[in-house]
Amino acid sequence: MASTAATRSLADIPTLAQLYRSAGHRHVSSSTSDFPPSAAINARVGLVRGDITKLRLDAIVNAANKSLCGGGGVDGAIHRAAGPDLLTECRQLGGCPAGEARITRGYRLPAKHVVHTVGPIYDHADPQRSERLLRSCYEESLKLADTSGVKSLAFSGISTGVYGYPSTDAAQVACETVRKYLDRDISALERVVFVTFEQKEVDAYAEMLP
Ligand code: AR6
Repeated sequence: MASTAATRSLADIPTLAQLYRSAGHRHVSSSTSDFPPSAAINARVGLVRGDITKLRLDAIVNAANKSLCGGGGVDGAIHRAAGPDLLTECRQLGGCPAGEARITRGYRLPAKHVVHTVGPIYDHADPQRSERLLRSCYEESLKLADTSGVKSLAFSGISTGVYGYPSTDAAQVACETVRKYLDRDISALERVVFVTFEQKEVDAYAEMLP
């Protein structure tokens, strides 16, 4: 049964600008970022630890599989919280290849929509291919959300669970792709939120964000 723990709306999710101002945030000066710090971007990017199914935003991004018919991890949590109508709509989409994205309604979720993207299963023999596909997941999700009128969007850590993508490498791809997209200036997206769930992800984002 879906938990009744409190939902969080945009006002309850700190932006990077707010986190950097607050004493509690461990700001690691990143030597891994090619991007200069930007106050404008820091006001449009949020970071929160918790359950993505509790976020009352325009859309949340699901780490799905090619069938789009649900599974474990965040995918299972989203389907459980959204209820059976989500699966009915997903079935009509006929699957989704890795690196692409599809959008559905959110049904019983607090979020209005779900963007489903299929991350790569991390391939230690070909990390470049895995990176290309993960980058594509973020880009395609951002574009699809943006063209669908979504103004606030939250990402789970695509591929960083059972698909085995190392969290720090994945956080770098996520941060770079979102930064490039928001820098383009054609985006109507007002807020992009990174949702961390486990400690390893919290550490990975703390290291990556400029
Ligand atoms: N809220 C936010 N993040 C979560 C939540 C949650 N409720 N639950 C898990 N995570 P995973 P993948 C984080 O395994 O690696 C599914 O079975 C988790 O800590 O859900 O892309 C699909 O059907 C991790 O960082 O997705 C596919 O078959 C991140 O979500 C396969 O798993 C992604 O972990 C996809 O694997």
